[in-house]
Amino acid sequence: MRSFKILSDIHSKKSFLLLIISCLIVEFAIAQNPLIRDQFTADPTARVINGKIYVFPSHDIRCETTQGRPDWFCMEDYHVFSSSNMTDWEDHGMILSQYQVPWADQESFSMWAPDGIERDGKFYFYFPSKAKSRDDSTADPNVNGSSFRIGVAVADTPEGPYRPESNPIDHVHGIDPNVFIDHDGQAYLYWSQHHFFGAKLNSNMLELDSEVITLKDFPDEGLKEGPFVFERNGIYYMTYPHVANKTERIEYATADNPLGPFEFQGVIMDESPVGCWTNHQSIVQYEGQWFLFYHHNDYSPEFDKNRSIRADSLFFDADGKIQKVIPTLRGIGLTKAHAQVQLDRYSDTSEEGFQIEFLDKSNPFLGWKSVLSQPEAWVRYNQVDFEHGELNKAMIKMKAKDISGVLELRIGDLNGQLLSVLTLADSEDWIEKLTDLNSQVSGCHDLFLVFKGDGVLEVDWVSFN
Ligand code: FUB
Repeated sequence: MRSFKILSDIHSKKSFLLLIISCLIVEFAIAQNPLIRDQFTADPTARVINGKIYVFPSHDIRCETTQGRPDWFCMEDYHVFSSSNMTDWEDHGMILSQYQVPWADQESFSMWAPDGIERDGKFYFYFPSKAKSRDDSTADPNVNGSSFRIGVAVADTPEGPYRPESNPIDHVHGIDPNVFIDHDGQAYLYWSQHHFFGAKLNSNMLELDSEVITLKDFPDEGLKEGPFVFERNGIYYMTYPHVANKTERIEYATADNPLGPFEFQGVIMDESPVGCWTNHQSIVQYEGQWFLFYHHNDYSPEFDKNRSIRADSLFFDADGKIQKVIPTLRGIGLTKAHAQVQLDRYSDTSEEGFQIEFLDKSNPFLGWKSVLSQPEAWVRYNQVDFEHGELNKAMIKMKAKDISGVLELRIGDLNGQLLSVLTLADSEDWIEKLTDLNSQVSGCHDLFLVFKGDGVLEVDWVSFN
């Protein structure tokens, strides 16, 4: 858990500067991680469409023993989500399932990482699935290996309904499709199967318009998958998860042409020290800020095939190199002070005496609580937006055992302005304690909770009113 102790100092300073600016000019709050909190989601492809962010992820479920492959990915359909403020994500419901795809093996539960993209007012959703074993009439007889194929479904709006094509795309065998459309309008399809492959797409977006090219400039050792290509300032970035050591980390290479040759540049996100074997990324610019979307198994620490999508800010150096992204629970941006500020999605904590736990292990989607168990334990949650200074009370949802002492609410830094001091008393059940603020605060501030006492204090959230 400590390994997920958020933002390095350097990253923190940069984020802080950026967020100060966003606090002044942007009227929205941005999400905490994970982004979707009522179902498992993985392999997020984020796109800006009509001024909103759309995320096309895959959808992990827990299979019954009679379904799919035991203890493996179990994925039978896709949902699409959108947000205009990156806090509130709307689930537009199921957009495609394996039962609707004529060529898909409907017992395989293998609707893996997808991509969705707009072209000329139509929306194209690319997805892999295992094909029906004897229904593979379009297969290239020279290609052996996995029976994964890649199909397309088309819609008039990003939310669907999507109509799947009757057959998978000819000559495409593998997983993790990604489509990139260059400035000249040429679209490219990428996918993986041991190697990365790329080809031009016909302008109908449904079939290849060139030979398949094997992109050979990538490591041969260790699984690599999940290609995602984007362009910035004339540089074509190929990003991908790769097992360089034990689990997947996110790497990237660059080229001056969408089909390469690519040159390895570095690591965008290190492998997770805990929990999740896979990772899978997309990178998007929204309202001037770049974001990395990825996944982790937040809601399923014991089974890493049930994952959850996340987003964090991403920054470039002046020469176009991507700075490493440290995964955070806090996510990015602002949280309104009158919302329930979930301290368990912290930016930073004391070294000792702080941990997070599920509120109810039997239902992880209820979220987490903060547990402060040593004198001077503290937690910081960055960028709380107190708006125009009309708030004069704080409500804290808490539980306390063998407790004595006080809880301080501060802003700025650990010894910053004292907003309130709450005298603590035992409570076996969750209670909502109201406390007066010493002064009214406006604008954006980092919020600190500092435990000056003994015993065990559990906090679900803090809200200002
Ligand atoms: O979600 C199933 C597979 O796991 C994806 O296709 C890979 O990229 C990995 O994330």
